[in-house]
Amino acid sequence: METLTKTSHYINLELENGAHDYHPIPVVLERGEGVFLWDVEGKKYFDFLSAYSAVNQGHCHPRIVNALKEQASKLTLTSRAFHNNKLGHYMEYVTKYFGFERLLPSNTGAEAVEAAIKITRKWGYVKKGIPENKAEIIVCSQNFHGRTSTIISFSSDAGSKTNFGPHAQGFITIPYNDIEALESILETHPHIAGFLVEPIQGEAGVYTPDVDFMSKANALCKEYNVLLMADEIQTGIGRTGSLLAVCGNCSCKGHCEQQKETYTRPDVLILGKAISGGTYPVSAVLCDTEIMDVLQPGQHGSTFGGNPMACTVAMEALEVIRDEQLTQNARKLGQLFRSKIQDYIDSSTIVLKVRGRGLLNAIVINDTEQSDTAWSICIKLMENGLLAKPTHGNIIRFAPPLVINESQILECVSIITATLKSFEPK
Ligand code: IF1
Repeated sequence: METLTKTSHYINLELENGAHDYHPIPVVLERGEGVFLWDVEGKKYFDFLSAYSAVNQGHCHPRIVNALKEQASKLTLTSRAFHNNKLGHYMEYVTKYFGFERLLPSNTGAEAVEAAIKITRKWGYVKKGIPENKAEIIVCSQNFHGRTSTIISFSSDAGSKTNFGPHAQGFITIPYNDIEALESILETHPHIAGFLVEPIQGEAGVYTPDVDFMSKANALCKEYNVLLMADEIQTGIGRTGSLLAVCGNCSCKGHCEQQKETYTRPDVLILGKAISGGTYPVSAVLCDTEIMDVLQPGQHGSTFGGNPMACTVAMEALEVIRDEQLTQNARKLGQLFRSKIQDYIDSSTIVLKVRGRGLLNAIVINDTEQSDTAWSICIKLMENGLLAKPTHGNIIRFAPPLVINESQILECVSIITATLKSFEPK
């Protein structure tokens, strides 16, 4: 087959046979290793999206793949109708790893967010005494927590929710990073059960809030007996240079075993994506016993939740984060990346700013959200051997696997700045 038609052949198969729910960058990938991806033409790329921060440990990490292969040849799925020899060990390992007492296993991020909403509402009724069906959860504008019918009900993105109604009730929206708005709602609404928030808003364009936003939100939640629900599906597992972004800038060397003055411990922690290193769908809700025990047998569950494959892969993936000090690497190389990009921005017309924490960063292009400049830049980046994708219109997210090294990050800065240069006004 002619090389040029290979890519179009695979793309056309999707167009002719699939739902058109995405507009991907026109590249067809067939192999990944570490920070690299190869397409069906044999072209090699730096991956600067990491499957939206699911591949923090690098593509096809040998330890995680071997764990997956070994378990796959023994036992893949029992359902929770029976026990298996991996789930209890996994629950103990992950709860200790993040410093919580209980874990509810699930598969996708949205599924974990839905479970967290159920647990929080039920805690509101059973423990806080909110009248039946009156529980409310505060969310932030520009949130992204998944695509299920409940979750899009509280999205502020029209494209995600229009014509998918009727929408779920019981959600109150405040501006992101607005402590006064949070306090005002808590003062005037007695039936609040929880505050669901991303410590950094990824999809919105990598919005990093004030450094004390989460700790202040936590203090208000404690004052008003409301559960702080941290969605760390994209920001967790070392991505932002802390094990959890909700830790803020604590100096805990990337692992929150000990409480630090800036460490904010949420009541409900929601994880997904990189908890499995991108090799298998794994997500989880963590909280302490007095919250998790509102769930009684038969009140929640899923066919694949807590399966032996998920447990085995996730334990290995989390061990890799620790053994290879990937959190610390993200913090160090993220600072280098932002500093080098800022040097470029200082003399750029088309790039307004760079923002982020650890290796979750984004640049804002000096154009409207409706323009296709960011898209065109990403197409040019692809031609130059680096894969990234715009979030909203004029914002490009840069999130390589956390295994990237200093020389690779500097090479990628060169690719990015050379590409941006070609878009500067002559
Ligand atoms: C898509 C976005 C990122 C998430 C947070 C829950 C979920 C996600 C903070 C749900 C998932 C993914 C979904 C994917 C693209 C990607 C994404 F652009 F959609 F918003 F990363 F920013 N909470 N994010 O980021 O987890 O059910 O997908 O496992 O839907 O296009 P999921």
